[in-house]
Amino acid sequence: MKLWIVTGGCGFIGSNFIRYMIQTGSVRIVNLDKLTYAGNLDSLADVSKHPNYVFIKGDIGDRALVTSLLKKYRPDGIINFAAESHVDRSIDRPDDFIHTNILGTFELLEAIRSYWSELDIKDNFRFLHVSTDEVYGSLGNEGYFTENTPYAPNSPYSASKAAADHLVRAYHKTYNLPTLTTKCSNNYGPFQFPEKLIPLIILNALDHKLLPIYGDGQNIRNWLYVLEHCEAIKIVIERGQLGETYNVGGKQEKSNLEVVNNVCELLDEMSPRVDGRSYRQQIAFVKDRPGHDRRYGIDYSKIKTQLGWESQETFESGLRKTVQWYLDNREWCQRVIDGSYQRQRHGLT
Ligand code: NAD
Ligand code: TDX
Repeated sequence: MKLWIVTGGCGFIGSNFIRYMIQTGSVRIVNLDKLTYAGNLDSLADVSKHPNYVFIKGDIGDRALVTSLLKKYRPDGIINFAAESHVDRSIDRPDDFIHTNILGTFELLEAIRSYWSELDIKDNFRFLHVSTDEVYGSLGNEGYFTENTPYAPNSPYSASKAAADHLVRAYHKTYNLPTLTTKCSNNYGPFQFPEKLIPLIILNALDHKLLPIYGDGQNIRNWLYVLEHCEAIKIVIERGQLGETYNVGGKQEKSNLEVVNNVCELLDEMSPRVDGRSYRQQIAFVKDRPGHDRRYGIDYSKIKTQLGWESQETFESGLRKTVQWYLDNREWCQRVIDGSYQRQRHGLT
């Protein structure tokens, strides 16, 4: 059976990916996660005792630790999800983004470079770096990001991801490291931290709080249900061509106002307010995000034609499943809201 090291596996996408892969029964997973505020052991409670799963608390920027894990587990692949991921936090305080997304990726690459150079049989090892369409910057009303679109990051977050992408590319070109990069659009689904738009709106609505929409609400994002991103990552690490980048995205572009209205409509149906009024009345237009990218639109024809992956989920069905998940998992939400999910990392619960 193959063994993969997954970094950042206690976050939103990483935890969904680990559950998805463990369920296939085809791979053993070692999850290396620093447990920042975004890392939540609750999100993997159901797989934590699985014989094919190991958790290691640690930093991708700790070269000695990563080297020791590589020597111990001799992985067939590494998937790097670990990152600081929230644009607003990067605007308030970019430091951690530079540290983890740039320096952390560099240390990880250096550890992998030494491991790989000493492997007798090199053909079976692959490193997949998970990146974002935000590195391409912002679009107007027309056009789409392709893999050849020039980099034009606009936030400290996207600039730090762009820097990491360049390092990964350089390690392939210079050292022939067997790398792959995916650039995905906005994910949504279960276990997303409620600082991101969709879970924030769901939980604020249920808590009778305002639903903040930045600027005029006409910024557009391309939305992909998280399990489809997981599926794409599995296909790329297994069958992608080394040194290549693959855009990954959904079929639906939505303005933020449309997204918030859609969430309100679903909640009105699935968990109506006691006064019978729509959750829409909680919407509040607030100050815009500085440097707010206007539109992301993704051309994913390369992964479709070369690897046969394409999104199947509609935004309507994916959003319904997501709202249902947050309604059904109030304890997970409550432990995030009151901070008790963080007690586990200190061994307190
Ligand atoms: P997240 O913030 O939910 O999770 C990040 C995880 O990484 C957390 O578990 C955190 O503890 C861990 N981590 C942070 N710094 C670390 C370090 N130095 N060492 C080890 N672990 C560390 O993020 P996410 O939304 O799951 O995103 C995962 C990856 O996918 C990121 O690289 C992000 O840039 C990328 N991405 C996200 C989206 C999206 O919509 N969420 C879209 C495209 C790409
Ligand atoms: O309260 C809010 N109100 C609002 O209008 C929040 C949190 C967001 N927004 C807007 C800003 C964006 O236009 O909604 C849109 C989505 O915002 P986020 O959920 O913060 O996502 P975004 O900035 O688009 O970035 C996300 O997708 C790409 C992830 O956080 C990144 O990690 C990923 O790379």
